[in-house]
Amino acid sequence: MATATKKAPAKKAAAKAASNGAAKHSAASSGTHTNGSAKHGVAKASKAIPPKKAEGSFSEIPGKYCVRDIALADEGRKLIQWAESRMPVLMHLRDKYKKSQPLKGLRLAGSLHVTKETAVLVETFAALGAEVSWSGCNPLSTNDAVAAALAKSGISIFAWYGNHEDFYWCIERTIDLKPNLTLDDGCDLINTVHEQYADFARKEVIGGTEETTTGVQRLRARAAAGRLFYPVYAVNDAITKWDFDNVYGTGQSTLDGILRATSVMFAGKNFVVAGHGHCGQGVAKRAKGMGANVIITEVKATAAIKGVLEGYRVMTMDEAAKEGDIFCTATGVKDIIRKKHFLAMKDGAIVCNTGHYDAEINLKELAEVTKSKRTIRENCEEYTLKNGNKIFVLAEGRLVNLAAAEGHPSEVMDMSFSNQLMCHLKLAEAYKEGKKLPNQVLDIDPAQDEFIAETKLRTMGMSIDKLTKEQLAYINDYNAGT
Ligand code: RBV
Repeated sequence: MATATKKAPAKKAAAKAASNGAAKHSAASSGTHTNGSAKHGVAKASKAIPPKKAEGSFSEIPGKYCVRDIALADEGRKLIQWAESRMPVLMHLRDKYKKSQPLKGLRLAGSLHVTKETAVLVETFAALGAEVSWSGCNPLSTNDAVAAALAKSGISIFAWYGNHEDFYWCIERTIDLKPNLTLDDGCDLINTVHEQYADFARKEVIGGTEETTTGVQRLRARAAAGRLFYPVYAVNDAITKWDFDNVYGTGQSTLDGILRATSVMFAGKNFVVAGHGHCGQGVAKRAKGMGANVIITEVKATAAIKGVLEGYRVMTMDEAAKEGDIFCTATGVKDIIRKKHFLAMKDGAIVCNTGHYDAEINLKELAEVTKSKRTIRENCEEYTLKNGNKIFVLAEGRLVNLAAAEGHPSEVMDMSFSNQLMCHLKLAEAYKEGKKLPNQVLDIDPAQDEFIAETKLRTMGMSIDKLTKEQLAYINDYNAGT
């Protein structure tokens, strides 16, 4: 193993590892950092691999993995086993297909939060025969112990917590695998493949999947512009994904993130949720459950009415800025909270985001009205404004549920990631049968949703009723009336 050691200690990374209950950070050995060789470059687009820029120590085998510390592997393995025991549908699929090896001969590159749940998915792909290469999809969401466990078990992985400088470097290393399948959360991999390796994308990639709402928005925009070069399943839009992961997953993990970063009391607070889509609904529900007074801001009248009928107050962000104690953005849109809002906020307001990208809170504009800034605790920064007020920003405005907590619970990711797996099985099957799927954003087969929901229920020990023949006939009878 080659481990590169550079000067600055990676404080945040070590802290995150510690907060994950990981073993103490340790560099296994030291050596000169190299960046792999040109032979790993993708066919036509092969160019010199740019150097990794991050400082701190890494465990690295060029071309194979680059993680923070391979010594954390045992810690990560325990977390993965914990997740496995709470992801029965995905484990059922692993068992069902491991003998027939439906992904054998295929190479899959993924860019998705390196969490214990993602690890279960990655190892399922590998168990079904795929060669897998992985990177994170957010600078602050990698669990270093999990990344180490994956690297140790032979997965090609390039990811570490606090990866700001080398985010795209890591994605490019996964493209070195020359993937025929891509898996995205937020479209960064798809965008990189399309923009930098267009020829390769057109000719070599069979298809892909996209995990999240904003990623699917990007994909649809790409398809509308005629710039989508292979078919991509919109996993996010599966019922068994967005009705559960986006609502209950986001609701719980977002509050979890805010609590871990602040330990603030929710009861009695004015909790402003920007965006009342699926994710915002989850956050609002859970905040209300903890006794907060929920305020919704929206641009869509129907989503706003849903909020009103849930018993929330609805107002513009200009109004909400003056009232909120805690703000959480969940919109997928940029500049939701900007200079005039920061200036209108109460002293002590807490601001965070749970949307995929970090564009929802305009931190540049916050900096313009800030006198000084200091870190209060991990993932909590205090900004003292020129007007004397203090504003606390969590997790640098990045998705607070993954940066400050552990993302959604395993139980709900079980359904999301079963969808991921089943879509890749479909892509593989079509490919093996010589069927060409259209270069479009593909919908999820309702039968897939039904299968996943039924299996999930069964694993929870619950049964549902079946329509009788007479009931079926009744609902299909256009003449039935009063
Ligand atoms: N997400 N993954 C996790 N525990 O692995 N938690 C959340 C996890 C995904 C979720 O599906 C959402 O669509 C996406 O992260 C946002 O980037």
